[in-house]
Amino acid sequence: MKIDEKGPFEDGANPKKEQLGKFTTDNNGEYLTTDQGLKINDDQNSLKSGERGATLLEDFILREKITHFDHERIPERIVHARGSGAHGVFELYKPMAKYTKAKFLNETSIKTPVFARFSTVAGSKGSTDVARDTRGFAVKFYTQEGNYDLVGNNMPVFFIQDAIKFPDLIHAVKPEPDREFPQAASAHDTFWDFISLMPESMHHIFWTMSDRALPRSLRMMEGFGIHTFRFINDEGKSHFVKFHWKPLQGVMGLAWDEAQRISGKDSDFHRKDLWEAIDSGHFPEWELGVQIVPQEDEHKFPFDLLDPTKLIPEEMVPVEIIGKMTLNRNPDNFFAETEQVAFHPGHLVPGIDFSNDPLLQGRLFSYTDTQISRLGGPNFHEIPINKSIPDVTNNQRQGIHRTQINTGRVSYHPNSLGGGCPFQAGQAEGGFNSYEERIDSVKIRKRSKSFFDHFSQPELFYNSLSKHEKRHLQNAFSFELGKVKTVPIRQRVVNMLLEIDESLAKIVGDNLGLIASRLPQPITGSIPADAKLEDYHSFKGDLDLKEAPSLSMSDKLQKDIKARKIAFLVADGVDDKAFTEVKKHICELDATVIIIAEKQGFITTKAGDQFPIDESLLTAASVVFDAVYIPGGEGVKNLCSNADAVHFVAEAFKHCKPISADGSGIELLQKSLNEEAIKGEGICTSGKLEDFIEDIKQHRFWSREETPDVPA
Ligand code: HDD
Repeated sequence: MKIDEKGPFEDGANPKKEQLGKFTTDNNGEYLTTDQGLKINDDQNSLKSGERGATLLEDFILREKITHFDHERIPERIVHARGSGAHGVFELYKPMAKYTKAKFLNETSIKTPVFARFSTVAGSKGSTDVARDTRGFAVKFYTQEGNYDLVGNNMPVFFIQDAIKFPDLIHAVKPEPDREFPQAASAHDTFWDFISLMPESMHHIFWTMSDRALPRSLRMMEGFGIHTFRFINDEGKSHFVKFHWKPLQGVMGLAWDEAQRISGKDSDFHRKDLWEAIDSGHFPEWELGVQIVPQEDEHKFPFDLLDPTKLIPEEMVPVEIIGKMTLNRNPDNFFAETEQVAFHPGHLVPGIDFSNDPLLQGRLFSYTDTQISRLGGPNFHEIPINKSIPDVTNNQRQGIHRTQINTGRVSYHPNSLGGGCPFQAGQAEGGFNSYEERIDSVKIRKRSKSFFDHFSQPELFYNSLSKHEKRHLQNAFSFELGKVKTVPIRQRVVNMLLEIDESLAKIVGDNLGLIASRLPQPITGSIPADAKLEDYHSFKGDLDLKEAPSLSMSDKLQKDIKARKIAFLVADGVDDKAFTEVKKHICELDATVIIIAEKQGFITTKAGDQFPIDESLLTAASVVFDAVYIPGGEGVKNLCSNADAVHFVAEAFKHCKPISADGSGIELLQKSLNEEAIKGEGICTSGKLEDFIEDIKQHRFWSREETPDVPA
């Protein structure tokens, strides 16, 4: 597609959708054909010598079908193999010309098509969605100046400071190489062995031990570009920039026990949730925010802007909201789109550039390199989901899976035979110029001293968490280290916690039967090689900030109940008014009601109306719902004697979910919970629907964890 002056993205046009449309087929009403377009008249029987005879080698239809099948798999991503994607659009709220010349960040009339992919990091393609893990948050902007990829995570910092350690980190967290377990889990010896020897990983570890690692939904997590990038404006002036995605669905998490159970009951929990939300028109939205730091302020922070294990607290540099991404279309085909999409932090447009963050610099090599083996050659940019909107016009011609047909005899530059085409583009024509940065340096394999404060930011993070978030983090450390078999590894981590928060080290230590003690000597690499032992703590920077509320999830609740899933536990003879009114109201608020009864089929209300049952107690599990409602009715007594129904309610309570019961529905509550529990927060027996709705907005009543547990 040729790009005109203003770009093709205005007035609701979606050039990416049009482009994909050219490669999309629909079998509806068509005859079955071979890969060569030949119509097939029998797809049930292979060609044989006689009805009972051996199959003939000649059967080209059989051979073609089986050959294709035999080669249907491609290597999964080395990391982030498990993912879910969706199409959408990015709309700019305000021009950012002061900072960047990127066109899609300058004209508010432009609607930029996007494709987003969310992923877990450690697990294989078929692993559970709800492992404790960092989530990938990658967005491809199909801009009029070419593809721009923002390849981030749902946590604002990273485990390591230098890309050279990435293979080690991933080898440590992946299933152990001799036994190939555990799958999609960091709770094992090799991971914590590595971590215990890498103090720089502590900040990210605090994030992964927090509820951020257990998102309620992919729609309900923040995204971060992590590295410091640069914005470059028309005058060539540079500002440092950090990118943030803020979900309008709120930021909410699961309970760890719940997440583990979901892995058994519905390991596609997140993928399904994203698909269903988009399918039902509840399009998830994120606002894009930027933290901008003038070039001259680079050294004004008590940490290094180039260090990817550090964030800039929003309390120090506010996030300026500049636009919104809406995901509004599910892929037509998972393999063609979500599996074959190839992101790369080096896919840039003029106006955005890199910083010298050594992790980012290493990433710039890795992403193209990995696609070559994953997608089978250097032409992966021609796969429809990866194609840029502007035509690709260069001198590349060959390689495996080349589909573009370039005309003419000239495939080099400079040339006279081709009239000098394709031309190099100057600044005025939108040519990309790398930011010219003055560097006077020696070639050296070393880290800057400004990278050695490993503990003040995890301390700030921990101090900023609410009471229940702190408790979850303590439990997460205790769980993960509890799964570690080698005691000295546990001890090293507990000792390291002491450098961050004494009470945390004590709690985790107690749970593991260990006493935290000061590290006898710094771990190799954790301080500069020429530093003295007594200098160990001198690298702790002074943040001048004791707490940063922006780091906590606790005040980031969704403002409404859109796309939440509410379980209705019902039986025949249900009270019509309670059942239909609550159902109607909840549906009007765009939440989903799932009717659950003892068996599949229909339920008949007291007045004789019939409603289809969505799930029976044999298949339904409380862990995949946000709240439970039990309307009254004569059938409640049957539910009271059904162990699955009683467990359903008790389990929802255990995971701190809102529960409401009307009329005789309260009997099921009494059967499942003790008296004290029923009187507690988040249990609604008032019959007031607005109370229940408020409870659903609240999402969880974590204070319940402090009361004696329910055996669910
Ligand atoms: Fe990476 C995939 C995010 C560091 C090497 N990475 C990948 C994906 C995300 C990230 C979201 C999945 C993209 C998709 O959905 O296809 N990676 C990050 C972030 C990092 C990071 C936020 C640190 C701030 N990554 C990182 C380093 C290296 C890599 C330091 C190597 C030196 N990452 C890769 C890779 C992957 C990848 C091996 C695997 C599949 C792919 O690229 O396309 O090249």
